[in-house]
Amino acid sequence: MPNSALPLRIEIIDSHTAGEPTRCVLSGGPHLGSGSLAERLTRLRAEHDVYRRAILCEPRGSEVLVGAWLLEPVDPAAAAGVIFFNNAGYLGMCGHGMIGVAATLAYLGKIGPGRHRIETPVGDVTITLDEKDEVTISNVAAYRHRARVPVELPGYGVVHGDVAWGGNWFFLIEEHPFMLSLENEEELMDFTWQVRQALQANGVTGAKDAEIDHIELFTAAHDPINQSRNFVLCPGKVYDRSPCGTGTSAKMACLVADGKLKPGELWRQEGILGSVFTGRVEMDGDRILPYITGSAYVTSAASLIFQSHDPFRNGIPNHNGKPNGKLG
Ligand code: PYC
Repeated sequence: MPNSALPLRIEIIDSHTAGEPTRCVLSGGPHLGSGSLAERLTRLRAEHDVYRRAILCEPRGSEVLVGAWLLEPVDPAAAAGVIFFNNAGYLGMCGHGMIGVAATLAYLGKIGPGRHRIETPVGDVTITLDEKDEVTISNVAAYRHRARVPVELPGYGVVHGDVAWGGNWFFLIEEHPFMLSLENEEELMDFTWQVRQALQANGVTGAKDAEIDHIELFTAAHDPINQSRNFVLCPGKVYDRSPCGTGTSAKMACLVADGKLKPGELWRQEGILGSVFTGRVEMDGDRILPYITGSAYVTSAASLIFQSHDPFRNGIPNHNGKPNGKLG
């Protein structure tokens, strides 16, 4: 099916969560039907992918942005449906993005303090907004799929990591030679990108052959009040400025599997900017249910304009070897 034509104007609200930006799309999108969020994602990806690039990529956006398409939920009792997308494709869930969605819905006056259900393509998520505008998301169930998987990296030798699901697939590495600080951004990007390529080359996947498209490195926290610091490579060859909600969920699933985190214990995950998400898990039988708390701030409300004679109205495709819509 060919991509649909863009409208002239799309309304958006931008926010950031612990430094990582989210662009909520409010109106102006194609009709995706009234099916489940998973069905609507399939249609968006197959028939209307031009929207993703036009909204997020240059010249209207930047490769760091994560998009959150706000849709009518299937169940009218839910506050909204959402499909997350980025410069490379679509995300099952997005923790920082969901906190940004909560802040945006609150800014618009659509939700107030309390619990609200949001539908996503990978299941329902509950957001709880408190009086101080802090948001707690109850994420989809997380689990460790494989422990200490070896991968050979040219120049580094064998690196071990756990494969875990936290709403996206992660390869989590504890043993590596890096300080997790912004001065090392280039080396961190280079190393994690090599890991990602090695996983692909060696057929290391998540469940049902799912591609592992997030790589997460850990060290001791810089601030001793926190339990850990991370660096997360996202699918489109950019790094998460926040501590990554789905990555923190995957991390907590590994800690539970290793007997290092008990239900209800707090896990303060510091990201590469030093910003923090507070996590904890609850158990439902064998299922690990992660909770992530953080704050987001609205930064702009705007209309994106797509003039018919603009040669870049569909966005500038990714460059420098960055994936461009083949993933997700
Ligand atoms: O917070 O889950 C997250 C996330 C995924 C990719 C970027 N942020």
